Amino acid sequence: MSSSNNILVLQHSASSSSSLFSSSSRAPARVGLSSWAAGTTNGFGIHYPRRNRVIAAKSAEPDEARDSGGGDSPSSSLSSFLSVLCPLLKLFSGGDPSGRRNYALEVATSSLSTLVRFPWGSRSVVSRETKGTDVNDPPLRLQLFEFEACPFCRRVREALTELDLSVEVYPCPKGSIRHREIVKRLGGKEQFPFLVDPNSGISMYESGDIVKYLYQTYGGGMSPTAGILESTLLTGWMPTILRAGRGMTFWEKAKDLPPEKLELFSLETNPYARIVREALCELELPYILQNAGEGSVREKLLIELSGSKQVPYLVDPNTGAQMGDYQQILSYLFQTYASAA
Ligand SMILES: N[C@@H](CCC(=O)N[C@@H](CS)C(=O)NCC(=O)O)C(=O)O
Repeated sequence: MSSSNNILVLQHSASSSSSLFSSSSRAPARVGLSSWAAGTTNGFGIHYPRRNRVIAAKSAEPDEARDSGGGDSPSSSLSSFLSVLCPLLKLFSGGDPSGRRNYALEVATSSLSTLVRFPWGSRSVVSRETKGTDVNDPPLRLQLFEFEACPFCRRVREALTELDLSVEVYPCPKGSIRHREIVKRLGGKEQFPFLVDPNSGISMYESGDIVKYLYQTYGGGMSPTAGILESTLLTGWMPTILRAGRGMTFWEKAKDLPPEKLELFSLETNPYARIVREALCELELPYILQNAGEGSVREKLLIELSGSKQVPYLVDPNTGAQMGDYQQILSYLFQTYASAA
């Protein structure tokens, strides 16, 4: 694969499944990218095509100042600077996520995080005309490898809420025992976020490029919301600090993977949903992120399911559990998917 491979084209066949794991084990097994055109196969059953076509990352918006670390603009320098600071985020490693919490403090810091990122990632910007009455999702679900505390991953999740897209999230906390390895094998390095779009066969690093790609491909060619890219450099890292590194580090008492992915109705800036996403990340539980921002067509589905359009709402097909209270969700997740501390 090329060294400038912000975008890697991984030729999937139309029959690719969207699941990256077998249903019964924690170890990665049959991968959704497994029925590609002839190529080599790695230890996860992922087939690498013989020739990867590399597309220039800036193709989506050639004239726009790039902020993803590849250009010469002031914003790209700042982005590179923030990347250099990223390893320091480890200092905020969060501590035991399953322990007793001060919920007033949790909600206060998460609400402040919402304030600093307002208004990005709170409402759907896809017009009803564009999306009709159906969800905006492509036939095969997008796959995002990320971790909750990462400022660059945050802006991708913000864009996903704005574009009213659902996505399979494969959390990659520091100390990850599973998903980071997949990213390294697919893209060549551990860098997050990493997006796989099985519909186009494109996989890419670089949050700025991912946001532009998503808007271009699933936003009817719209430009990203004003400020979403630039603001990351100013305030994108603040939730990481305010939340004291929650959603950054793998919780060593996490248990084996359940057979089915959990589903979370969420919207990026909701303070309660953030706390739940952090826990899913620390448990390295893959889940379907059903973004239900203000004006989302998914709100209707949520009302049918839960009786209200409030997020978070968790559905666990493994146990049949469904719940909307964030404290209850946290207890449920740590009781079900972690061994006792
Ligand atoms: N320019 C990249 C920067 C991405 C980046 O630096 N991500 C950090 C996390 S904040 C990372 O992947 N660090 C490596 C690690 O966590 O192991 C982007 O915009 O996506």
